[in-house]
Amino acid sequence: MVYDTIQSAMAKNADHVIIDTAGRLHTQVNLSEELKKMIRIAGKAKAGTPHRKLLVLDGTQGSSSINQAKAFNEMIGIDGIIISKLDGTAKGGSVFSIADELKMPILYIGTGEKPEDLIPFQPNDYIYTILNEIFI
Ligand SMILES: Nc1nc2c(ncn2[C@@H]2O[C@H](COP(=O)(O)OP(=O)(O)OP(=O)(O)O)[C@@H](O)[C@H]2O)c(=O)[nH]1
Ligand SMILES: [Mg+2]
Repeated sequence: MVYDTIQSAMAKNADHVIIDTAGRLHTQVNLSEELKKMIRIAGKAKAGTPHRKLLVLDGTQGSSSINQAKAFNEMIGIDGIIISKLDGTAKGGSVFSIADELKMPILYIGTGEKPEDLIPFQPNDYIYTILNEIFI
């Protein structure tokens, strides 16, 4: 599927290809091998791809997702992070420890279930929102 998708995208002159994998834990050996295979196959379909490997972390998991992110980073090299479900969680502060420990950019955050709720991560706006919730 990865190979065909990239071939088809090139034939149609698409600007971007997003390959969304099924969810997995780093402890699942078969699924981890599958991830590495997908990356190899992408490189065969078009040299130099994938250009970016993004990891989506569930914000309700708090800082426990840090180990998961570290393991995936060692396995395949992660370029950036998306943190989902930051709405309705008291663990929004985990964003700080994730950014601090992983030294990886947080690119987008999920703040709800609609497509437009996936928003670019703006550190200043985020801190402002958290402080507002605490003090106002
Ligand atoms: N409230 C809220 N719900 C979210 C957010 N992101 C995802 N969800 C919901 O969580 C559920 C699972 O989302 P998916 O996008 O299917 O999660 P996934 O990680 O791709 O799951 P798999 O592909 O099955 O591993 C859906 O009901 C989403 O609507 C978010 O930022 N906020
Ligand atoms: Mg999914």
